[in-house]
Amino acid sequence: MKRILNLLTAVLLAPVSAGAQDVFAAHRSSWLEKANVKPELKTTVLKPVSIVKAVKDASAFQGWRYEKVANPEELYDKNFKEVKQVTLDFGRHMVGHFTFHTRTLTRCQDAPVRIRFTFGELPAELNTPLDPWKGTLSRAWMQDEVVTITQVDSDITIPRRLACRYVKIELLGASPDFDFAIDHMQLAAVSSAGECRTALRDGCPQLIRDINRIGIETLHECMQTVYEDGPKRDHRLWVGDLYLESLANRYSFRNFDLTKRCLYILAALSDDNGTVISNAFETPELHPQYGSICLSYSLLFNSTLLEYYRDTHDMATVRDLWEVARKQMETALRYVNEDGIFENCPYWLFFDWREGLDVSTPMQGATIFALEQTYDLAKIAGHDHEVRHWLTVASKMKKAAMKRLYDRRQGVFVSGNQRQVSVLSQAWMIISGAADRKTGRKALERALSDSRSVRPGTPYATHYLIEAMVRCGMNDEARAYLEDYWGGMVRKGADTFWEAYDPHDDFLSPYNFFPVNSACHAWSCTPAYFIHKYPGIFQE
Ligand code: RAM
Repeated sequence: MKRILNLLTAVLLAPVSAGAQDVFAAHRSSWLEKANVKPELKTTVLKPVSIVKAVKDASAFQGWRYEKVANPEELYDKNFKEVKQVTLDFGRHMVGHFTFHTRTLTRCQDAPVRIRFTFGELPAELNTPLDPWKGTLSRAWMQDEVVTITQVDSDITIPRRLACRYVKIELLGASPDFDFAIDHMQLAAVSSAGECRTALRDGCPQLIRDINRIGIETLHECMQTVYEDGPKRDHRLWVGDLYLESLANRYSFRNFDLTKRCLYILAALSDDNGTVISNAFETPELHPQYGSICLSYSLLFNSTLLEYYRDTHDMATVRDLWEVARKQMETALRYVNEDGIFENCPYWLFFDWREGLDVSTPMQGATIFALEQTYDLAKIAGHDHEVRHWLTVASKMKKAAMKRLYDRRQGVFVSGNQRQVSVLSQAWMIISGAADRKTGRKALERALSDSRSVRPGTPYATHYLIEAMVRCGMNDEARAYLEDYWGGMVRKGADTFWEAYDPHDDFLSPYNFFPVNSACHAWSCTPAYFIHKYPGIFQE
């Protein structure tokens, strides 16, 4: 519900640009041309590795687990009218197209066969009744497909692309007058990631190895023709996810052309005011989710471009896209008041899906961070003399944060009229440099130890918490938190890291119904970034 409201607010409150001039009119077609260079998808054909049975188990993640009962070959000669229902496990997470074959066993086909295939990333997703639907996102994201087979003895490929590890097959209708079997099941798995090009130090502990491997696997699955946010749902490019994926890509696949493509897509699809829109689709042709502006995400376009340059030294792209970066910054600065406080912004400001989080202090921090990052970009592009005043604004905003948002009595930063204390407010005050290391550390320690403070509810928000811990010298705490949080998902059986995770609530969902959560979500892949960037903290 919250997501729908956010999107609606963004659309309704967006300044009307009808009739206004398109600020990037002169550049769009050349940006689109570069955006249209698609990466090659590499295909791997995968087969099921076992037949499994679902076991209800209160100690398993979300209450369900699978147990192997037989090899898949045992199914292939059986009369499926007797089997009726079966679940197969492919042994790993996959993104791609599923094909199966049916074979007549006795007599001849005299009627269609109807079968339901349900694909799932997690055991509970396949064992929780979906209807009546309680989710706030579309019921159609769930991967259950009814197939009517008019011609047995043929191969059938399910049209939609799937993201799954398991497939449940249920017979819905068949003729009494002939028997058939289902055989030759396979999934043509796709990704544009390629080979991982990095390794961990010898002696790196097993838990860190597992976290790193699963983080990289998560990224692998999300690297398609764009960096997707999660291959089960959305099937599109989101700016905030892109930024984190590009950081993890540096320490894994090093596939920088994909980052470049995404930057050009976002630039080409920015609105008439030049504002980068929060997300974009590729089909039937590149287009944004019109009107969905999330300013905290728009600013991350700039950080992504900066990091892309640090990886590639591709000056041509920085020069080409510099004006887009400047535009995002200028848009954000419209909401910085005379006292140096970010306020009254009509746009969606996303930092986490945690219910009730006040985002004003995180946004103060994110704006300061963006000012400094975009200034670095200006230096690279040779435009720093034009935007030197940004540094003055950044320092004014830092002082304002200490004066107005820091509660000296409690030793923490507060956010909004209710003076909310959240872990994320402290994190963003540290990342922005508004809090010096000592003040920031004390504030973060207080917020973390106060049971009433608002905690991160997604790996997205947790990324910024770890970043803040490292920045203020909480190295041991950062390591422990990463091991506890992402390690918690490993212990609960994750093949890939999840969109939403709270160690104390397996059923947490931003969408009011956990089965629609994505279990392979881009923004969860960043342990790979931390582990490689700070080997002394995470690999010893
Ligand atoms: C989630 C998307 C994406 C995120 C946005 C804000 O629903 O899946 O990951 O960037 O919301």
